[in-house]
Amino acid sequence: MFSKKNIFVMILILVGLVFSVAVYAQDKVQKKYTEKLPYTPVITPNGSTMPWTRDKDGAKVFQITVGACQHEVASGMIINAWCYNGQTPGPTIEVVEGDLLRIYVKNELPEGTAVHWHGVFLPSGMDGVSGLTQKSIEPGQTFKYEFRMKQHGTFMYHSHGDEMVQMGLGTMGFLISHPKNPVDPKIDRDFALFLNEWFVEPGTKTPNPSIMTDFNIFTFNSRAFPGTAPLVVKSGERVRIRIGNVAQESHPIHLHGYSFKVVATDGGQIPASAQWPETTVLVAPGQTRDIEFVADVAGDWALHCHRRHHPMNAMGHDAANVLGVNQDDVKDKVRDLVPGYMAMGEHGMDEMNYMKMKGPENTLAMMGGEGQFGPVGMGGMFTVLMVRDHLKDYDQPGDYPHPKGTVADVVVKKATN
Ligand SMILES: [Cu+2]
Repeated sequence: MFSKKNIFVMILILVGLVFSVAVYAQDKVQKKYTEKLPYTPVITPNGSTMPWTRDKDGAKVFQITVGACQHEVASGMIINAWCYNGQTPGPTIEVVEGDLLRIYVKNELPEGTAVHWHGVFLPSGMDGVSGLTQKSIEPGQTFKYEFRMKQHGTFMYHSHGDEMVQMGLGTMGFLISHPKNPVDPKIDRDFALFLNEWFVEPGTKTPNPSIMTDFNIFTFNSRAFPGTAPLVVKSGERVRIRIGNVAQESHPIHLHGYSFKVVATDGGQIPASAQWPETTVLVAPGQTRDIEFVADVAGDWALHCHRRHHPMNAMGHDAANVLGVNQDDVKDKVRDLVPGYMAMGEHGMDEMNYMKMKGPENTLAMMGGEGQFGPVGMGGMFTVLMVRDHLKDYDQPGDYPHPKGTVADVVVKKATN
């Protein structure tokens, strides 16, 4: 029925077909791996996004090493921290709802640990609580976590074993899941800020994790102003700021110049009918809050914690209140006895500015940062939302060019009675 020649041609066609299908499939796989990201990537100011690879079964694979690192809080202050992949907060993990996650955690700490995926719906045995849901990851061991991401939103990962020490030294990071089907309105600039507070005895390098209430360093993404990167936005862009907190205190985060809506928590999206306008959002330990607004007014807008002590750096809380007391005679004498002694301000705290006083080694001035009009007089949990009408890129755009006549200025040079 078939000649030898026909059979040979058919075999050739069949081989060709199989080869084409294989090439097509490979192409598709390649395309999938190199596809353009189906979301606006999150920006972690002063931080980074965790790289990943794909396993053959399509799982997104992340590698985390937890261990000691040196971390710069701001220029002039480096601390001994415990970090994920050498950073605190750890690199932001970014996935899409529906992704299969395979996360390897290697422990290089001197004690056991586990990683909890905060807010994520997953099998109990993947929840990362030492002793309760898994064996502790002992020093030198590597564990594998694997779960499918069922939700979208802002979640966190952090130590769940000796939390006081491990989280107190910095083991925390964002786990952000983008919706599978894009949600309107589209976000143009998507930022993530982790809140934390620390106690570092002035003149030392290692945060004291046993401190319960009296902290002296307050940070966005483990950086204190003036070490915090600004959030740069072009006028008219829709902005989301994701704020996470696994620290000891709650922080009311306030944005100048705008009102925003809290659109989501780590529990899920908030229906539009349940959102109200705000200028400050309280983020308690164990919470995330996503805020959104359209940045339609150019300027330099402060973004900071509104607790009075939190936009401020290292201070001695035990000092006596000498506001209004002339200390000229005593402060040099005290400094002879206590090197680096910083007297509480006679006229307020502005004189503690880094311009005017040098503190102990490895200790930030209480306030720092230089604006176009002079010292900013802030520290700690403080950064700037820089909104500009024209931007070439998202690098620090420099001083805001205030339109003529829109800056408050002196009208009486000196009061006369
Ligand atoms: Cu605060």
